[in-house]
Amino acid sequence: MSPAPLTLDRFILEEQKSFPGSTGELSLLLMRLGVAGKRIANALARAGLTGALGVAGSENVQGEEQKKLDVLANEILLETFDYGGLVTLAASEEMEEPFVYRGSLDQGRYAVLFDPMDGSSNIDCNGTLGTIFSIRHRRDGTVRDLLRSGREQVAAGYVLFGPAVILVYTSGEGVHLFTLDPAIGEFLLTRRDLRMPERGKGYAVNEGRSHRWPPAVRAFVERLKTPEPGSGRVYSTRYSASMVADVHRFLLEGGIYLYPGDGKSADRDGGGKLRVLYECHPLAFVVEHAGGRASTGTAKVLDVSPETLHERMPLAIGSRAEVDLFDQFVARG
Ligand code: P6P
Repeated sequence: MSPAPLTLDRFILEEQKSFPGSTGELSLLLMRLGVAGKRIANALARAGLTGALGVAGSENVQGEEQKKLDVLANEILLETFDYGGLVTLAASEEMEEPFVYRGSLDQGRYAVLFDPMDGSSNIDCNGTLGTIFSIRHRRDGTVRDLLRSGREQVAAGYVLFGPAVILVYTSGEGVHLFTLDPAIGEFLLTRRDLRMPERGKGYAVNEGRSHRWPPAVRAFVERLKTPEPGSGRVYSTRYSASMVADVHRFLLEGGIYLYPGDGKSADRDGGGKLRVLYECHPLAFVVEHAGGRASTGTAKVLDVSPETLHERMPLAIGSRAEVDLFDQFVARG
């Protein structure tokens, strides 16, 4: 008999054995994120048929226009943790304050943070986008539980909605990739212990905003576009308007994603667009556990403890060689 497929649930339960004394609650959370990913994938695939494309007529906390699927994906994720008493707090790009699960205040040991639809400008044009998630320990059950170092994350990952639906996560013991088999409705393990190439051949940045970048960042991007002496090697541009899609490409192929600060924002290191807690921290957690790096230019992303829930930071994330080079350019100024 052919071996049973290694489903997400089976993999998680088998991995759990290496955590003696584990309560199994984190395993349950990760399995539930798989279910949420399947529900969001279904809503995305059918959006054009169900009138779920387009804008919701509201704005998020950043003043960005919300798409209907931003709102729906957020609702699906909130529902996902609204039973079983596992989670006390949920925070999202789509909500000004954390959602408190009243029934779990005295028992929920975890807090979950998410960007429900990262790259939602790609929804109506059928582009690739994803849901980013981060799991932390609950402490006193307030927002203070969330304003902590990225290294305190218990697990992080994303669901990527492209030609295939995939789920990538790490709980600190390797980065693992699962591909949804629509025939059986299960995520199946397709890559175990992913390692990011030490060096890449692509870069992703919105060069239409280069007039806002600090000179050092402009110099770095020009360096990537300059043929290498001898080999003539240059990098290729690979910007999709969805950070999670670009970072996933570089996780497999090597390369660097940049969203520089404009040097003016009051946020850390001149701010930028990307949020620390539910975009930068979780992707940095995945990338670092796969051997890559994530930097603001002056600090490691995972070392940063934000002061506010929706704080932003400039971001350079990807292969060690390219992020190291970026930091060298920023250090030179
Ligand atoms: P711009 C999506 O809104 C996002 O947060 C990232 O996923 C993406 O890389 C970036 O913003 C796109 O922003 O300014 O290039 O449109």
